[in-house]
Amino acid sequence: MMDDQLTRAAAVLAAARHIFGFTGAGVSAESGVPTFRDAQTGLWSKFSPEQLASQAGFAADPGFVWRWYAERLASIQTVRPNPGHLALARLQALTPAFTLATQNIDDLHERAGSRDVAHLHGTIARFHCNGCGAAYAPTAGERSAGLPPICPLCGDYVRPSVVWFGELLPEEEFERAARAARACDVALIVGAGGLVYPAAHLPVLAKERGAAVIDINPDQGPMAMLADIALQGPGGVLLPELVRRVEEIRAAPQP
Ligand code: BV8
Ligand code: ZN
Repeated sequence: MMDDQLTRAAAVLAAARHIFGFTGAGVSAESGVPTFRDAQTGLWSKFSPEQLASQAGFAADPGFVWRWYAERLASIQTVRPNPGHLALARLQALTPAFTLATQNIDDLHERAGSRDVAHLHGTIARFHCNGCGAAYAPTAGERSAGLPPICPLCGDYVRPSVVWFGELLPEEEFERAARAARACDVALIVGAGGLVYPAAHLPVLAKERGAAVIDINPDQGPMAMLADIALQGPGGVLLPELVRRVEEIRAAPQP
């Protein structure tokens, strides 16, 4: 079953003109970055999203939120891209057009060699003032302090440049991803819980456009329901095998 699904998926990807890649926390799971929804280890299982990743949560306890992001940033700096990230970067190099959009705020796709990644929910290693929006580069000392730094321009708190619940996604990144979803002939979804909007709507745009949709996830969630080919398993295992088969097809003499 899995073998012929992999064969079908590889054939579709090898023939693709434009691939829209869409990843969620699951693609970083095998690097050791905890996912949000995965009950036993998910971050939200200990805290509610609204409590931490929101203006209300930050206003209620800026120190708590600041320290939570500082911890996550420190742990992301100790982990490495896994074979799934590396396979996606190889696939991008093989494909005429490949747009990768991620919900993740880590830089593991870039460190694996992926280019022009659209970060739909921002990036944890960048900071700006919550009041006036001015960019801010905290020192290591400020990053490990108990409270966020104060903006020198307006006196408000500095925060990580990630998208909190109730906040708009960066327009340029989202529009670029939506254009790719509407133009692609194949959408490859990896490790996306499919619960957080409007990001989760992007694979639906690809489907509506008639693209072939491939999902890689150990669970059979909303994205598997949308997919034409749902590969049930971990991205770090299935992606390298999938891309190896794509490379084989590409290397075979054309008829
Ligand atoms: C917006 C950055 C509107 C921060 C994140 C009430 C109030 C306010 C808003 C809402 C509300 N109700 C609903 C909403 C909309 C809300 C939303 O969708 N909520 C959900 C919970 C229902 N969305 C928003 O608020 C968005 N903004 O709507 O603004 C607006 C309109 C007008 C004017 C102003 C505003 C903003 C959403 C962005 C929130 N920020 N991240 C941070 O990271 O701290 S979201 C955060 O959670 C992540 O970034 C990620 O996107 C999301 C979790 O999703 P996944 O990445 O999919 O991760 P998850 O754990 O869920 O799933 C992992 C998957 O991997 C699983 O399927 C698992 O099976 C799989 N997996 C596990 N291991 C592996 C694997 N797959 C492959 N291989 C493996 N090894
Ligand atoms: Zn400011």
